[in-house]
Amino acid sequence: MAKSKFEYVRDFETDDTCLPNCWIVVRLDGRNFHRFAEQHEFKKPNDDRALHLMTKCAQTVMQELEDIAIAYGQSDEYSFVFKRKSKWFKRRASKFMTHVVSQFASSYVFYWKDYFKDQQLLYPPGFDGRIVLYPSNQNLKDYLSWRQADCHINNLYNTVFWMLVQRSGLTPVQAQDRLQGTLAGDKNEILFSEFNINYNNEPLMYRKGTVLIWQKVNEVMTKKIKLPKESEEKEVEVTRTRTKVVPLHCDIIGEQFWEEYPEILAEDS
Ligand code: DGT
Ligand code: MG
Ligand code: MG
Ligand code: MG
Ligand code: MG
Repeated sequence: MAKSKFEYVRDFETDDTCLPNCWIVVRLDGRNFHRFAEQHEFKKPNDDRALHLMTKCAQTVMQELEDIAIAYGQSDEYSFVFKRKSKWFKRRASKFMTHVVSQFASSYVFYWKDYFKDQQLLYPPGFDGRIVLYPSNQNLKDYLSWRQADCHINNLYNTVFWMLVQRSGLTPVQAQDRLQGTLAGDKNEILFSEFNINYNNEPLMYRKGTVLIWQKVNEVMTKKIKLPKESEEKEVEVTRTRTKVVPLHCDIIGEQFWEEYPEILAEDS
């Protein structure tokens, strides 16, 4: 086919192919969710509706897009890890990032009412995205550990902070001053001695965030079949094995998780 004289503009497109053999991580994060949470009256510090909606959107992303091995989410962020051997869209970074973020954002609006019921969505939320490549399994595990450690640090702080404000009547500034310079042990102690809360008994989803992995599940369903020698259709039970995206709220910093699910990092996966 003859080329038009305009074709040369294609040469201005830059190559953004991701390095081969690397884990491709896309992390998205809610834009100005401090305000979004206030406006939509999110429960402090953790709103189950908001966290479950985030996870629903992430499950949708994993099911709709190709080659995502694992995802991890907390607060207003989710990280998606694409398999190192993925050839999806010739490994073009912009394709990975934009497909993840747009699928997630449209899902957030689409599924909003399933989680927030009577709470109206007041304006269209946005999400930013970034892409990072990790060349080794250890780098990838350290990345995910970093996000889970962040979840823990923030959640411990926020749990004490909002107890001091909501239960002890401190102003946010007073609560902030009270927590200035405290270590994790000090925060645990405040929770225990002043509010009778054992931090380790707080919900796992708040403390560990949410891990999404693929798991084989057996589904039993009834099927109508027609036997050759009989005239009537018969209902029989059949078991089908399907792979589903399953949420877990477990530690991913230690080795135990990776030993339990070796297929996630498997070379040929
Ligand atoms: P950004 O990401 O720079 O556009 O700005 P933000 O405001 O999204 O900041 P970020 O992402 O560092 O922090 C997440 C915010 O989202 C933080 O202000 C608390 C809010 N948020 C997330 N999950 C919850 C929740 O379950 N409950 C409440 N009350 N707030 C939440
Ligand atoms: Mg931010
Ligand atoms: Mg944000
Ligand atoms: Mg955030
Ligand atoms: Mg197209």
